[in-house]
Amino acid sequence: MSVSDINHWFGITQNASEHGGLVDHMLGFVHWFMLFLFIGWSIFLIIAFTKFRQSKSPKADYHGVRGHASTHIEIGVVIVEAILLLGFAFPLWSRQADDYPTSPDTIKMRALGEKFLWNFQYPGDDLMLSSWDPRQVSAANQVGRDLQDPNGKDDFVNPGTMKLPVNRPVIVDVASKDVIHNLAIVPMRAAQDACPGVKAHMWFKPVRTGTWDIICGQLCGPGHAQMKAVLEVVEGPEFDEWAKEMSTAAAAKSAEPAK
Ligand SMILES: [Cu+2]
Repeated sequence: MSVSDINHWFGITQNASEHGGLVDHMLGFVHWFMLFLFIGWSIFLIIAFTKFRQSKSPKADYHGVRGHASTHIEIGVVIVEAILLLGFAFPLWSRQADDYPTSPDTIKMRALGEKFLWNFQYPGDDLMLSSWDPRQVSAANQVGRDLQDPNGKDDFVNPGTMKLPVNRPVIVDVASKDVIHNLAIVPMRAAQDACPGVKAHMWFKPVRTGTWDIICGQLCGPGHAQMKAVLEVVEGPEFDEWAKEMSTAAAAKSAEPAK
């Protein structure tokens, strides 16, 4: 860590996603700017308290400020904030909102929030997710997938753990079974509200292997603080082997005659 890494002073989790560096760059810029403004305002307050203390100015001056310095400083602050929004925030947001990955190795999966856990559905060997309806959730069907949809025959659900391969983009459909949650994956610098009745999407690309917590970013009830899942980013072959095994087991189960 270098002294200039102001984000680290605030204890921000290390970034592990491809686009996260840009988010951190912007955050760092904002933090330095806030520090600069804080120091500026503090100096102003000290000057105002000393210069305009009652013993020194017993009579009010009805003309007030005559110089233009404060106007120039305010314009400077507005320009910096405009650069932040137009130069950093909007382009970054537009890329995450509009440029979804289309490469064939993209992982498409789902996260369904419920009080108080996350269920993850994977597409299985055919790489096709079944259609789903969170209203169809039952004890035997944790994400409410359409049991008639042939694409879902080899889909599998992994509650509590989001396992992903490194260096492959991931698109996650996010929804909720009950109240508003938020799938907050801090090391991926990505978060998406999970609202009942809405199928939302988010994407990111892990570029580092490791294990982190996924948390719920919306206060959703008494179990909110424990609403954690695990993000496990592993090497590609390890993921493929795991996904194959889970998918084969799911396909075998779907092929069983219904009881
Ligand atoms: Cu929640």
